[in-house]
Amino acid sequence: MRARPFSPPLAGPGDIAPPAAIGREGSTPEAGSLCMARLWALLAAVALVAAACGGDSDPPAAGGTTAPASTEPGPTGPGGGATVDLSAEDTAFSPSSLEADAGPVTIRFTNDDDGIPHNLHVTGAGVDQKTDIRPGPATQRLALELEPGTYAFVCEVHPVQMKGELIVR
Ligand SMILES: [Cu+2]
Repeated sequence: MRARPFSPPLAGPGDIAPPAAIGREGSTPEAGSLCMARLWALLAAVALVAAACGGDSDPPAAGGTTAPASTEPGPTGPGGGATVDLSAEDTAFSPSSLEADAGPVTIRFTNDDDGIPHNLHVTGAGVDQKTDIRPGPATQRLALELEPGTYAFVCEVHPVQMKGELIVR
């Protein structure tokens, strides 16, 4: 009973024993691995070229689409619309008249008056939005969705001295 399981393995080594067979088996994988190494090197080179081409072409394409998109001189805001700058200095808005294209518009409101509180309150055409009242120096953003028309803006702390209009085309 025990001899039977062992007999085939014992017979096996006898078959594999010829050194010629081992030599052939050993040499073939070596040649194969050399070929594989060259193939991998080629593949790696191709991958590198592909990655380099992809990396070069992508950023200019993205920059190309964003740069001409804005017709306004201001940079695009987080909402995708134009950003318009407005500042408060010496208890006055500068400029006192703003223009923007209809759609999403972000007003970047900078209070340059040290220690003097101001805010920006925009009203008109269904819009009634304002920033917090904060002493300068402070910069706040007011994101608006604007339809064509004329809007009024004011500082609620200084409604007489600080007011202006926003024209949306
Ligand atoms: Cu004010």
